[in-house]
Amino acid sequence: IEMLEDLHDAIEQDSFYFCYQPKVDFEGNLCGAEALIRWKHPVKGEVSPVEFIPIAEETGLIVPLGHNMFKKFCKVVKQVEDKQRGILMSYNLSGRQFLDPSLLDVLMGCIKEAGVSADSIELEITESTLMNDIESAVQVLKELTKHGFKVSIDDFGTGYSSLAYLKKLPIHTLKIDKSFVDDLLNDADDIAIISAITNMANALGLTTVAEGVEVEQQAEKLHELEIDMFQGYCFYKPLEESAFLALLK
Ligand code: G
Ligand code: G
Ligand code: MN
Ligand code: NA
Repeated sequence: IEMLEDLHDAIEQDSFYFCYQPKVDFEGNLCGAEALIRWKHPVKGEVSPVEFIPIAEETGLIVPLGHNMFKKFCKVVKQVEDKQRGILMSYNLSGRQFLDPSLLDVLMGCIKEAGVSADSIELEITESTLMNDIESAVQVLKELTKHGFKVSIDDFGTGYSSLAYLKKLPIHTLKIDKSFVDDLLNDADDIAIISAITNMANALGLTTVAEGVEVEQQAEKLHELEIDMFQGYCFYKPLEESAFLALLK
């Protein structure tokens, strides 16, 4: 309850901002970045999105909050587009946002206002959100991709993807969950799972990203397993906006 009141106040006072965590190829070249929301609470300090996103989601506050944050995100996308071509900027959509009937209008309104292209934007949607209502998901994804947005399945491997549907979904990227990366160097099962995912992704023409890459040996093994892109503390932690923009050529 306390958290809920705080959330209302914070939305009114606009106390949220984004950090940006880069994604790189095996050579370490910058390919893109994911916006990760941050909240600096006046008393508690930094509150993790793991704590407040679920509450915002349950109460529906995520919809106005998401709208406001997507506007901020687009202003950064504009600066990225102006500085360096070919950088893909990722934005997380929760279940409630994904199924909100006004989603497409909101996204289109924001990109027009900022003067950015939908091609520069990737929407990260968790596997469980997509598989929760697959028929609706297919319809929403068709609309989003028709307008040029790219789509990544976040936390891939932790939900229950219907493999038959993966073929039908208009998606671009599979983002392999950190849990498969964590123990990769000690667990042959994780290697087998990642290998199966990259084989399938290659066959379906999808890009693969591994998240939570913390050490170089993990990156080397993942590269061997034909993962295309890497995200994790081994390369970059989530960066303040200005530090991220300073990476651009
Ligand atoms: O950066 P961090 O590890 O604290 O993020 C924790 C979780 O919060 C991640 O799973 C991430 O997907 C989610 N998250 C971060 N930013 C956003 C956001 O802007 N919108 C939504 N819906 N989820 C986010
Ligand atoms: O949206 P998603 O669930 O992919 O969010 C990724 C989360 O993981 C973010 O909260 C981010 O801060 C965190 N993260 C990113 N890289 C690493 C890493 O290398 N190690 C750990 N432990 N967490 C990471
Ligand atoms: Mn994500
Ligand atoms: Na994830």
